[in-house]
Amino acid sequence: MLTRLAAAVCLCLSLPAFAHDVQAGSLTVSHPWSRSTAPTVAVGGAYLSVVNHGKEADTLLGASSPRAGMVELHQNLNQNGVMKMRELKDGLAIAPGQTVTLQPGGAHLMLMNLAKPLKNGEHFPLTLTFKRAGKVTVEVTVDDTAGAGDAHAH
Ligand SMILES: [Cu+2]
Repeated sequence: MLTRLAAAVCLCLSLPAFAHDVQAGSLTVSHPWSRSTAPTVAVGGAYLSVVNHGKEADTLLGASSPRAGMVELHQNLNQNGVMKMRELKDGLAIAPGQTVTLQPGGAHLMLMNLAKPLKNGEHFPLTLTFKRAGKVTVEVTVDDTAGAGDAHAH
């Protein structure tokens, strides 16, 4: 665990641009971010945008991170005024030319079984799995100022 975290820190220092846009085939993944979590809460959300520049549809199937025991792809739904989450077991489709944004109150990656809370300013790697583009690792920035004012269900 320590070596993986150290490697992530090195990657972040040597490749600052890594925190922004990352190409995966005809997809561009941009602005991966998260929010700090309270010490008593073992889950957090991760958010990002994916642009499909290609001619074929792709699907975000899921993700993993050394920072979380498990990552699930979720969708928030407002059912009669009550916010509920469900797992997107078939993934999230990204049509050609489409931009899909994961954000608080909508689709998000749920970081589960956090060994320790996410801290503001922290960076951690998140590996996304796409049906066509395969796996791509992005650096998530924990930024409590990002997306301020959005309804946050976690
Ligand atoms: Cu969730």
